[in-house]
Amino acid sequence: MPADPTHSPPAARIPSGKVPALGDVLANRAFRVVLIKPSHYDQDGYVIQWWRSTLPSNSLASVYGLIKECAQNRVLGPGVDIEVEACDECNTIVDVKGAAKRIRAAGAGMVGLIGVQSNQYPRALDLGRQFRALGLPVVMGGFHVSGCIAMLPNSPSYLQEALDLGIHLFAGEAEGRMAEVLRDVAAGNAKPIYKFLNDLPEMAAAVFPILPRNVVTRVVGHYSSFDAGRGCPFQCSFCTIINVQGRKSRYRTPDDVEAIVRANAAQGITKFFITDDNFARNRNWEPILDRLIQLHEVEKFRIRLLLQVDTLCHRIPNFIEKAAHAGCTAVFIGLENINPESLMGTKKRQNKIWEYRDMLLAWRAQKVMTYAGYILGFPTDTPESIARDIEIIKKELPVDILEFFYLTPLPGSEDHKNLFMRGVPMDPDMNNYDLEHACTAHPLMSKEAWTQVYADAWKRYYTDEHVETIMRRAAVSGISGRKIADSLMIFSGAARIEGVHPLQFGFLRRKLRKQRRHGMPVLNPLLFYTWRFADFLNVTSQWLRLIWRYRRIMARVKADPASRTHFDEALSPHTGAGEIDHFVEVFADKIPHTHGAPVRAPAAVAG
Ligand code: B12
Ligand code: SF4
Repeated sequence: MPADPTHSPPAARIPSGKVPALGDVLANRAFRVVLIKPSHYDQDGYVIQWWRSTLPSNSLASVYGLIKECAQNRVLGPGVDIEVEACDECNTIVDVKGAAKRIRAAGAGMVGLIGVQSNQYPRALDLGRQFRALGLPVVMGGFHVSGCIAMLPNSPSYLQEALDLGIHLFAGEAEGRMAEVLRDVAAGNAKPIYKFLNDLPEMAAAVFPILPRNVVTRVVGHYSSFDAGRGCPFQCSFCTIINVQGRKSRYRTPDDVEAIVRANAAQGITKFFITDDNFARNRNWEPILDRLIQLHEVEKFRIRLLLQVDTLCHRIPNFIEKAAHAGCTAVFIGLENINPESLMGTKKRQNKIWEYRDMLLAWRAQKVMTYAGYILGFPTDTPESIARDIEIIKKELPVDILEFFYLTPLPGSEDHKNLFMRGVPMDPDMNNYDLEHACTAHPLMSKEAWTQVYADAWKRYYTDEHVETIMRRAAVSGISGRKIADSLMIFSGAARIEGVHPLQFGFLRRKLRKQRRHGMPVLNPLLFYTWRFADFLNVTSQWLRLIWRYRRIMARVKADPASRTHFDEALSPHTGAGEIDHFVEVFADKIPHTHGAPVRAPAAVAG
């Protein structure tokens, strides 16, 4: 770490030799802020980017909103216009020279690397390196910086490369702090590290996330985003969120949420991903949903919502019903595992496996699609136990989409800190911390076995037979056939065909010859384009085959009158007190004696 954190290393200044005095040089000129949400690299070292991405970046929207507010308040002086542009590298090719030119044309400015996750840190460094070489100030924020600084002693060792390049780091949340950063950068004396981790801003009346329409329309379905709150009360050991955003629920007001909807609707955007990690624990969920219901059902805004919730949300009276009335059509649920031993091992005590089916059926009753996250690689997992558990889920749980992740010690999590402090080896390449790689050793599986388990999990869940069952369950529950077919296609194909997780998926992959990871060779054009052409044909033909197969399955389901009365074990509700699912019996001896846990009949305990 630099000795004096209040002084910029020389490289952080515009290397013209002259540090402009704020006010003098900026007077009557503009200050241009270029915001880039970096993507990350695939296994060949090419940036993962698409013609259209499938999910919006809320970090980008948050920071854009904050810079806009600074512009309105003319925080650099009455004569200085603050201009801002934003791009998400997942759906936009970053033109480094063009951006530098626009900053120079404005007279001054900076580049912001936004919401940088650990897996995006190497790509963010490569972008920062190019902008620094052109002499521009660069500031980087997001969970990698915040998580490392929050949890690790001497954390800047993880961040040293950025500091060596003269990139300024921002840890914590930027609401109420952005003006300070802009003023410092404009004056040429920005700090190497801004730390605001111990002082979390209130969210009531906080500036809200927003992006211009031309950025939002690069996301399929024109989804935008906002966070209605931050913080989660639970303590999962693999989670970084609680260590950065805290465990106390901080939330926006219904008035602010209404203002967000109206501001977006004014530019024709009414679909939102509400990015609260756990909206069910947002203590203001009810007034917020009531306001959204008013906008949706009374004022007829065509609102569509994606939410993230926990597995106990069905116990909150009216939560699921109100979410559906407000326009929720899909939820992401942190199911994580069905083995209580694994859940307890990571302090995910709130997941009660005997309630999973009731919870999933409650969403289904409201015609809301469920996406459940499932983590592979808990300490007691083996290839056999994982295979068994996926088969159980297919048969007994009415979940629509299952998505798989490696248990990963993400920088910023308790798991990472513990391994770091004990000196346990972890993958030094941050690009791999995307929950799609084994980043540390597993007690029972070799790296190869674990990798195979991950690949097999997608195949095992998305068999044509099970895809048909999911379509039949959707048909009988009144869930949109088109939506279910599209989601099944993406989630079954992204990892297997494109080699990327569905959460990073988009339409029409772009690979630029020259946008290769720093240190990897840029191939000669003949070699590159021959390889790329073959790669494109291979991937496209696999997608076409998948689409054709799923269309045929869907046509069969639609044509079959039995679909309208389809019933199976997963759809059967619990009828009497004490009735438990077969899989709960399988794990009965692992269920801790907590309040509400099923009482074990020793005879029922199976192996
Ligand atoms: C929405 C979301 C997504 C969205 C959109 C991405 C985005 N960042 O908006 C999608 C679905 C695409 C996504 C995907 C993934 N995500 Co995600 N995601 C989130 C989530 C839930 C919310 C992000 C958000 O909007 N936060 C609110 C904003 C306001 O906070 P913020 O991003 O920290 O930004 C603030 C400050 O950091 C600061 N700041 C940020 N940038 C800058 C820049 C400058 C210049 C300045 C001054 C300040 C500044 O100001 C902002 C306002 O206060 C977070 C968890 C969370 N609570 O943040 C996880 C999270 C960021 N995701 C995470 C991960 C791991 C992933 C995935 C890799 C894995 C996965 N499969 O889930 C994928 C793949 C990503 C990829 N490579 O494309 C991790 C990252 C942890 C880490 N150490 O890297 C998080 C923390 C969740 C977790 N599991 O712990 N994600
Ligand atoms: S429930 Fe989700 S957000 Fe809350 S601590 Fe667990 S992983 Fe983190």
